[in-house]
Amino acid sequence: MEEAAILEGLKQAVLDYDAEGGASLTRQGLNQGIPPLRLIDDGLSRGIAIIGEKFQTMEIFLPELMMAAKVFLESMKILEPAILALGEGKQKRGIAVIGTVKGDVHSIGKDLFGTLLKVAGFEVHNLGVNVHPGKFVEKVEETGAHIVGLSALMTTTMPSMREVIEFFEARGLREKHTILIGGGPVTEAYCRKITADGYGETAQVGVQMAMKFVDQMRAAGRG
Ligand code: B12
Repeated sequence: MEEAAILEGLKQAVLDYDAEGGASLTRQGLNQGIPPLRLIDDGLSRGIAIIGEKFQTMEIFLPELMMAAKVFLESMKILEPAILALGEGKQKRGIAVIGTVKGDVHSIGKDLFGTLLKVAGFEVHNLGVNVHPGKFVEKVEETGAHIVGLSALMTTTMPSMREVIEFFEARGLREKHTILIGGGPVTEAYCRKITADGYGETAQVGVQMAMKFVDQMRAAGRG
């Protein structure tokens, strides 16, 4: 099958709520040597973006939103080992704690960020979704993490990111750790407003930033 047909098929599988079809196309794409991130960015993500729009305009409702997410998640189960294989043999670069902030259960983008951090050589502690601010502080103190990655997919949960920063400030830990933020509604301007250290529009950009910050921390003797 042509690459373009596979990518289009993946988009369509999300729109058709066809998890089995999506999984089978994902396997086929990988077997044909299509890079896993291309299957995500140019296939599955195009479908889920349209689903988001349809949900907003009330053309579809929560059950459909959940079915579409399932297609994405099932394909990610197949893609994740393929993505991780890209990082095999990398030397350890640093430690990261990631999670989706309080009130928010969206996990797909955050988990992709975690997987790509692993590929880059990070030890990743993924706290999951709906994470209380105190949990981030706890895990960072326990692991000595350099990087904290916060994800929020809703305008209503973005303020939870600021809360996490306040928790770090209150414990006198803010200067010691790099806090990166990301997720659909998040912007560079919001990053500055809440005094986070960086905003990654995509997981890939976030990983580049994490690598840069760890190098800078090492150079400054804080690694
Ligand atoms: C799939 C989905 C769901 C699934 C999530 C399944 C899961 N396990 O994640 C389910 C069905 C559970 C769901 C539930 C809800 N959802 Co929803 N959902 C979506 C949808 C369609 C796609 C999100 C997604 O996974 N995209 C694919 C991934 C790959 O993209 P991404 O998350 O943006 O991540 C990329 C970058 O942002 C970045 N990134 C993400 N996090 C981070 C973190 C860091 C540190 C970095 C550097 C980068 C980074 O990396 C990724 C790739 O590069 C969006 C629409 C949209 N346009 O976002 C709505 C959307 C986010 N949902 C929405 C809503 C309203 C809800 C519900 C409240 C619905 C309801 N009535 O119950 C609930 C939320 C419940 C809660 N408390 O959280 C709204 C939010 C509106 C708002 N207020 O801002 C949206 C925008 C849909 C819409 N247009 O109305 N949802």
